[in-house]
Amino acid sequence: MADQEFDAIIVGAGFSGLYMLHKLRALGFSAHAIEAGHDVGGTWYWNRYPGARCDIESVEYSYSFDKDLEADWDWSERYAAQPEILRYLQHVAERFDLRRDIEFETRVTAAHWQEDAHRWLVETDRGRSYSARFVIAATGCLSSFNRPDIPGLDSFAGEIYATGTWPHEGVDFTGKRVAVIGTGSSAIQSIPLIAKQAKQLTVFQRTPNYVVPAQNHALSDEHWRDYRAGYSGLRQNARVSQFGAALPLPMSPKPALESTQDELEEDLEKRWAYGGLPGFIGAFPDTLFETAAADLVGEFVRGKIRERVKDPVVAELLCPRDYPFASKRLCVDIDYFETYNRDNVRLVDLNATPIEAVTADGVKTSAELVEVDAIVLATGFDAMTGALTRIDIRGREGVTLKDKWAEGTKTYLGLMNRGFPNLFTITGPGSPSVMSNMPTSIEQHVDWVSQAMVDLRDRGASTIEPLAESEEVWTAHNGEIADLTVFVHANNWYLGANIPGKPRVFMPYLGGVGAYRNICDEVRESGYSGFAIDGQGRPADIDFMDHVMRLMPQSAEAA
Ligand code: FAD
Ligand code: N01
Repeated sequence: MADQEFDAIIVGAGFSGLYMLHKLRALGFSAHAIEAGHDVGGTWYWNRYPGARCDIESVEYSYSFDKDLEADWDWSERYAAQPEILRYLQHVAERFDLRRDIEFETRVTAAHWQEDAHRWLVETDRGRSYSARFVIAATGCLSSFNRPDIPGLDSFAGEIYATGTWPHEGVDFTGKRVAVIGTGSSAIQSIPLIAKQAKQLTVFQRTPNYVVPAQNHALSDEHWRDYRAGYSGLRQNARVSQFGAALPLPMSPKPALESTQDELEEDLEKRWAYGGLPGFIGAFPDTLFETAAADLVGEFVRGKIRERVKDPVVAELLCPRDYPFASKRLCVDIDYFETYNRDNVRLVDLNATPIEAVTADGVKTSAELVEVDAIVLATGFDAMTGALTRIDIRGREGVTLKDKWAEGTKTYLGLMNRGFPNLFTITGPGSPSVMSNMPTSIEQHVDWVSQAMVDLRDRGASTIEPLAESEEVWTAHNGEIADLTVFVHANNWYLGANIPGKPRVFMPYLGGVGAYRNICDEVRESGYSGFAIDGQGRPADIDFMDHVMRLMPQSAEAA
């Protein structure tokens, strides 16, 4: 027997969970959200490391669903820092009175489908349980921290910090010898600030990253006048775009491979001066599809690293070479490379001298023991699936989601799983998710899911779930697009390559945010083709690739 019944249980209170709760309440559903943290914010509640900030411009990395909210909130910087984004999400919770329906400091441990009742039984680590018709997993793509399995880590006598679960009170590294393990986005943001405080900083690098400058700046009244004048157009462009953000600089009309060196450099210098990730991801029509084209941009970025880092040996170690530009998540920096010019900063190349263990005194590589007082783990996440598979989710016949995904994720539209009726995943694997400006994708998912729930209610229906065939077709379509791109030529977390033993399947959907939105809309308009409603359904007769090709750069066709 459950302690309480709701129409919907929402797991998580970040960007996704907050909007989901607001939306369901407005539509007359009883909804209860459960959040492991003490407060709202998700990513921005947990990732409080120095330098944490978004790398999509804040005017776009924010909700668009409420015009008054949009009008009332002025971001102070082009890329807001973590405290400001957290304040924004707290403001959203207050403005829409969301906290009264959120249970904090509570982790959902299990969700079991009850076939007789057509309901989910949801259990928590506080011993309370809930019965709900729908479960919405708003658990986050990057919320399950990856603690590396380094021998001896627990024996370290100093302090260990993880970027993904940073102490709320902050950390003072003054006078300390600090090790940072990892050189992904979190490390690239935190290293410059840790270096300014620490007595000595040693960075342990396994794979160097492609990094472009943020060119962050304060937003003046003049900026705001411009944004306000064009805000709705900006949002609309984002919704139909490839990556969920309006491109600040248009894509070059010429493929990189057909451009002269001068044309290439002139274009890339413009993007460099403007800064930010979208301008580089969408620089040329062929760079995401042709390794040789990506290498042209890669060489430009390597040139910039050589200009920024004084010691040529260190500069070469910081130059990524073994994978195409942007095929691991492109990083955005503020003073990252210049930090290696400081006397108190040292880079250790783990390819030459791998970490063997952590001892009580520090980090031991095959060459030396680096004695430190504190270790910062900037080692990433069990992305996209980790937060879901850590919950004991059991669908029909007791099958667990973890077992279902044992050979790789398989979903329909990244929204639902066969055998798991009425369980929706916000930005689940198989949706654009991390391949997009996430609030754009989150809003689209929340709107679609809540509409599906309304449609079920209007029909008097009790369950929705994908047909097995739909998952096969959608997963194959996902793979087909990913295989056209450079993303499959890197060991990235999109493929699960950062987690030992994780099946190598490209998880986010690369067909583009605009095309994906059109596909989801057509699915609904066609009466939820590909889904079974109360056990009745028909295969999706939608040409997914046609949607993609209508919006993709021409070079995808060539690839
Ligand atoms: P989250 O914000 O991750 O929230 C999920 C919540 O679910 C968490 O609070 C977690 O505690 C809770 N939860 C999970 N499992 C359970 C459970 N079993 N029981 C109870 N609660 C649970 N994206 C961009 O588009 N642009 C950016 O610039 C950007 N910057 C980022 C910077 C950092 C440092 C990181 C880590 C990610 C960034 N992202 C960015 C991705 C970011 O995760 C998303 O943009 C967005 O915040 C996700 O919101 P969410 O609500 O879906 O998930
Ligand atoms: O994690 P990562 P992250 N020994 O996985 C290394 C978003 N985000 O937290 O590449 C030694 O990128 C690992 O090495 P390798 C964004 O989507 C955005 O930095 O696997 N090293 C890598 O260098 C991002 O992509 C922002 O060889 C080990 C690093 O740790 C995502 O979150 C800021 C190791 C992990 O990098 C994740 O970023 C922060 C080991 N055992 C995050 N294990 C913005 O700027 C791992 N590594 C908006």
